[in-house]
Amino acid sequence: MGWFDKLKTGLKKTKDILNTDVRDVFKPGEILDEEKLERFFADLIRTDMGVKAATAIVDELRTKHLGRTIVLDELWETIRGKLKDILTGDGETEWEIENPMSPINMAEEGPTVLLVTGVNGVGKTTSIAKLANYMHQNGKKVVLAAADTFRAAAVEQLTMWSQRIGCEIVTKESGVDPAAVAHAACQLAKEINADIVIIDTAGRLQTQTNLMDQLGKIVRVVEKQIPGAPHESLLVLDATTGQNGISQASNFSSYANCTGIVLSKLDGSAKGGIVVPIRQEMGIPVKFVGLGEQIDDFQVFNPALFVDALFDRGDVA
Ligand SMILES: Nc1nc2c(ncn2[C@@H]2O[C@H](COP(=O)(O)OP(=O)(O)O)[C@@H](O)[C@H]2O)c(=O)[nH]1
Ligand SMILES: [Mg+2]
Repeated sequence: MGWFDKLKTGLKKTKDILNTDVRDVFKPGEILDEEKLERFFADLIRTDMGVKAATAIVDELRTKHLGRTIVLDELWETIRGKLKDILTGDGETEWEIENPMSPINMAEEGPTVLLVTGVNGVGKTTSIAKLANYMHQNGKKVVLAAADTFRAAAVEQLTMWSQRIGCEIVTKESGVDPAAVAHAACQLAKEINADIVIIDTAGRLQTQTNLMDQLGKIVRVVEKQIPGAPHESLLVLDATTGQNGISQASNFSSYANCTGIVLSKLDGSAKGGIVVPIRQEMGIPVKFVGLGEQIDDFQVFNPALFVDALFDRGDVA
């Protein structure tokens, strides 16, 4: 399957809402009226894209098509165009979908360090495995730091992934200070001239101040060892939680200085529209998306292509 089909398949649940309902609402040959626009507005809201974006899209439809005969392709064109404006209009960087390194701020010299954080169960460890695999396949030498020392199972999970990928991993026994694991991983990376260090962390809530302080300690330890580290601080958000994710983000950001979002579990979510308010409201770019449980169910996020996939009516499996 090519990446575009994979993205469409991953967005299936969200697409199902839009495609089925849109066909019911916008019947070709009928006249576009206010009632139809209202029903479509409700569909957009159900994808969690937020009132602001949904209003902008419906306004655009009203301006261009109200009182006219419905031609579905024309409506979709307007919708896609408006949503792309919303997602890309502020001069943000467009990453190349086929270059997994493109969203990463690489160190000028020496290892690039990525810190990965988020609440419990959002998909941190899985996303790290996917990222590591991606980079490994692009010829990068990766060291994983199993700094979720809270649960033995977390270390085992990451170890298993490292064996499958064929990359280095640094582990320590349960309960050890996670900053010590991060330190050892950076040390190893320097010794073996690795390109990337990815630090897994235990799940935490933004309200657990002591655990949030621990993130600050990890940051201080790695920046002492490697100038500019962590070069990226990636927050993993679970797409199935929709709008709730947004409040998590600002709190994490104040402790871990987030530079990017990994939006996991898009495939399990009918709220794929959440990408929109994340970009509009948080000021932290979505850099990667998770599209399933397998190691290659992962892509660089590109907003224009995301819109095309979301509003592409071609059938997917
Ligand atoms: N469907 C789907 N499941 C995912 C995705 N990412 C992670 N998961 C699943 O979510 C669960 C928790 O993932 P894990 O990486 O252990 O979360 P962590 O606690 O944040 O490290 C596991 O069952 C993963 O397989 C994704 O993109 N799609
Ligand atoms: Mg984990």
